[in-house]
Amino acid sequence: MAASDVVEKVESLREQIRHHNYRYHVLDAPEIPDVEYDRLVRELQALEAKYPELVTPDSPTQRVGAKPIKAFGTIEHRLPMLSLDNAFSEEELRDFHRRVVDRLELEDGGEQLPYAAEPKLDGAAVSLLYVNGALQQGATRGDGTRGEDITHNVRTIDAVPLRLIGSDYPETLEVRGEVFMPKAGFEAYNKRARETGEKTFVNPRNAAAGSLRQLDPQLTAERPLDIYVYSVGVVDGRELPDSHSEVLDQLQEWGLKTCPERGVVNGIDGCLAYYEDVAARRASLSYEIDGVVYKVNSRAEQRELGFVSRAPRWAIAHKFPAQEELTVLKGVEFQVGRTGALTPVARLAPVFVGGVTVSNATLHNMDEVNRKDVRIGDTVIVRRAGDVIPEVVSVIKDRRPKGARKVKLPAKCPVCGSAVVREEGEAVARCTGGLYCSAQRVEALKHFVSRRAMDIDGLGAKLIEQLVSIERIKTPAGIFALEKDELASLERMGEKSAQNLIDAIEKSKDTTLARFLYSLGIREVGEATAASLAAHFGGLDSIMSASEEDLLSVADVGPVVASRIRAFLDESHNREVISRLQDAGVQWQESEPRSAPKDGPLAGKTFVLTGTLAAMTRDEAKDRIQALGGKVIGSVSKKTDYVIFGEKAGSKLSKAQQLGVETLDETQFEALLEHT
Ligand code: I6G
Repeated sequence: MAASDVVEKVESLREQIRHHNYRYHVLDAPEIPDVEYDRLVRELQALEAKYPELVTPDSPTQRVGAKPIKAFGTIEHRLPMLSLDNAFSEEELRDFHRRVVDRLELEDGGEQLPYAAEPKLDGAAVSLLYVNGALQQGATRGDGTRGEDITHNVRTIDAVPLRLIGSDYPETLEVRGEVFMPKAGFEAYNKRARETGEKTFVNPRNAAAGSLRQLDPQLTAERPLDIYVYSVGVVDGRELPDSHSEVLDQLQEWGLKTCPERGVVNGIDGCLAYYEDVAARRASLSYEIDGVVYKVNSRAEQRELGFVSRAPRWAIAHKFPAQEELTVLKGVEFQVGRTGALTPVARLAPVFVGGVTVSNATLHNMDEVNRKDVRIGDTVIVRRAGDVIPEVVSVIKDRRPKGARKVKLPAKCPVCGSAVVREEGEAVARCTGGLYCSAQRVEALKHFVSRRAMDIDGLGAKLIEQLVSIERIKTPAGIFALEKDELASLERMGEKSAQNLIDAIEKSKDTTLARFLYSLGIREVGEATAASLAAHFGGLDSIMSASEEDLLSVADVGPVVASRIRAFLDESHNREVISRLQDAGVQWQESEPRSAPKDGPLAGKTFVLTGTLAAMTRDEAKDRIQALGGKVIGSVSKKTDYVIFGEKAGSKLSKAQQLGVETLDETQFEALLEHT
């Protein structure tokens, strides 16, 4: 290639890569598959390796700088990085709005005053400085006047453009925003850290801040960080639009990522409705937030309002109730689950956190208790995020009283007195009582009747506990021997509910083999595995007599699962329960075994689904894959062909990325289905 051709090719590749970065990170609408993108990057890398003189700092290949730095430099913010005032209640928000209305002397009481609204992310505030379109500097907020120079680290964040798009950007453009670690990345990071014995992060905010404060940019590059920009600082050489929301639209056009949840609302009622809406969707957002921010949308009105001490008068953060609080650990009890797993549960001095009073929180397992060094009497941080079970996050060691007691795993099951064992390499200790243990019985029954298993409506946890405690039912088969009159005589049960329950039990008898297998509660056999087993063998008898080797030929079944299934089916009391269920009339349609892959364009391909899909339910997605001959399995391995991910995708997505399994978002998945 002639020298000018090389220069042209390099520039063209950079333009293409920047464009696809923008489509992927900023618009969340990629145009090409990952393999194609990787090919472009590799081609550019190869040319830059051959012609090192062509390498520029804003080339998309230059995210990770060569060397760790020795210490952070200091950067003076030309315009101070302010903080926001907070409103912790509706009352305080109304006060803020009243102050705005009074200062602006609005006649209608500001009923229609437009506010730009967006979630307040729980991350680390940063400033990014672009000079002539190239990223020149990244800084932390610091004390608002001076921050730390973290340029080498922000460069490693894929969503931070090294060069702005287009040509009409200001000569100098400083943007401010929040760097954050999405929930899925945070969970995956901590899981890996736990496995390798490294330090975990207490929450995504610390994870983001800690990751930005690495001296070695390679380490930052390994952290799954993201960014949303939310305002501008210094701008020279070009006017910006008149409203804040249009400024953000403009920043987005220049390639900077803004929060997709942002919007414009009118007056106090608009703000409150926005708050309620975001609060309701908080748990399903893929990142942590701690409130919402409202900003008077007109920039002229912002100028009129000005600042008070270190905060703008035209903006406020409306905070959600705190999700973390301090309290004292009064004791630890052990709860026994369906598979006998003992979960240490913290009994706490009641504390108001995440909008409710919490007095119990999970400690997960003994490894976690030991890792966090939790002792009875300690002051602990409790976290309650959304509807998830509250957990003890960490201990304030400085406040440990004398005589704080270590937590001991009991040798005997607290419910049935059977021995407790902890298998080699397992974090979880288990009661060995099996169905002899009433706790396991209750949990097994709850699972059996649950919606996705036998779907017996009206047989709730309390009723199961009652029936188990009076020894009326011991195994799932007992459910089918219940009679209306005895149910009607139970506490809180009337004739009508007793009859409804009897009807629901009757109705549940017509089921599918997959549901039946799932309802048995065999360890490691989730819905997907149960469905694979049912499809593979077609009938229960073949499964009952299948060897471990036979079981291994099912797509979703590995050695551990195969041995769990065999062990369950070899237990005489389990076989007894199964035949009693069949005797009671539980039945399903058997089908032809499917040992060879089904015909169809996706025959032989395995799929894993994770997260919530927008346009179809998981079951619909599964049906569509299966209709084309593909298989849907429950866990990701090297053998998986595709991982399909939706909103709030969890560890399966990160595992796929680690293993190099192809991942498809919903649009790509639709395209695959369309084209096959
Ligand atoms: O700390 C902040 C978080 C979010 C902000 C902020 C924000 O907007 C969504 N906006 C401003 C203007 C400031 N701090 C000063």
